[in-house]
Amino acid sequence: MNKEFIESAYKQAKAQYAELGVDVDAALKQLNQIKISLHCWQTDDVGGFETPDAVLGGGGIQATGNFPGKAKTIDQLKKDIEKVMSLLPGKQRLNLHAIYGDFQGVKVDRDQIDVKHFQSWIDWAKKHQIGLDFNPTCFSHPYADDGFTLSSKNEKYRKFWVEHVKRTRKIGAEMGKQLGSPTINNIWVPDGSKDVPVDRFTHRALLKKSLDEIFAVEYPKEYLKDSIESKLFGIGSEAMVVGSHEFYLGYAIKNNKLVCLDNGHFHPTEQVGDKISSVLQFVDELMLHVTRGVRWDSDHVVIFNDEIQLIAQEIVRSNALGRVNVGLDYFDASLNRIGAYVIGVRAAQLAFLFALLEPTEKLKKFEELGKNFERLAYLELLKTKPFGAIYDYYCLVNNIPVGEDYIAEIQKYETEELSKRK
Ligand code: RNT
Ligand code: ZN
Repeated sequence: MNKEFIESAYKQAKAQYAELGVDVDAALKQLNQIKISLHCWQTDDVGGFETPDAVLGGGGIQATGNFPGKAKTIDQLKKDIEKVMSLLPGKQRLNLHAIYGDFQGVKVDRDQIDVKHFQSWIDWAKKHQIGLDFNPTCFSHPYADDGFTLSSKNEKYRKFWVEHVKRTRKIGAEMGKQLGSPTINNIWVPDGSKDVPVDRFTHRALLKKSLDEIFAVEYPKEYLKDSIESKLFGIGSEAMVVGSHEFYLGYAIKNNKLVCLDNGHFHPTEQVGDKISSVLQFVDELMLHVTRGVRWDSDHVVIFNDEIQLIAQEIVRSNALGRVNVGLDYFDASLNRIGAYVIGVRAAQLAFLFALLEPTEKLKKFEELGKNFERLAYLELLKTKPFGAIYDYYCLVNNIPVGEDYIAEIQKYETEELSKRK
């Protein structure tokens, strides 16, 4: 795109927002502070590097599609993430799963992982001046095959998973320490049952017991933050998920943990955007897994839809940008994975920009005065304001391909890199 054109469109857009009382430069400054945590698993369909041919298995999450170019090595994954970051304005973070360790071809079981397996990632993050987030991987493992991990009645399995998660906290704390930015270690377990269970209570008591054991070790908040992620149901856990929203919300409030809200994990008519201002009354911080469910928790590529707009608006309107940690969580193998990645992050950034360009105080005034027509009229008008021109300018000043220009970059990467991967 032509530089003069972008700049003049920006000027015009800025003037339009100024008329509404919106300070565009201030909005861009705030946008630039939002660090979206890039989920490493979009590059390889949640395979990881435990074995050369690791694939996602069990746990009710699925990647569908077989588009060429899946990352098969750490070097490929790093290259992919670097490509993604080169097409995004602002700074991001990287969100790793435990199965993405640098195991050097050695079989390291989950209860044996240690900092040394992630040191090369920490060094890489240092080089790129980004923070890392982390996750235990309680799926794709024989000890998860019967559907229960931290809430298993099989004490050998339960202990195994407790040890695994303990180790991820230790590794996460070291990441945060070395990188000077706290790592969020997010715990999600697939535990649940396909058919009607009769003993939900014991499984939930076991999950609570396991979490208590896991969190017995304390780490400084500057290094590590713990978050826990609920789910309503999954494939194979339709009748009950042990770690439900009530379960983790209760646990987080009582134990001062972060709640991770994944917008694919609720009933389709529920809105995560609506939950933010509730949960923030009771916990210090939130983690988000921004995703797009189509009819179910399908983890489609994030797009600029109503759901993501409401999430961003509610964070901005609650003045809670400093208390909500934004991460993405989707995996679509049916299209260029790197393109899918960039689309999703840009959509999330756009949603925040759109929210930041809202004359919130003005709208609140209407609301307080009972002027609901005026409130709705402005909300509708805002939808056609030129926020795209502001985003283009944001890309321009960050030396990032503007508008459709990133598509050609991805096509080039596909030809030169992805299509050559066997
Ligand atoms: C699964 C959860 C979880 C995973 C990742 C890979 O339903 O959303 O966050 O997607 O841990
Ligand atoms: Zn998630």
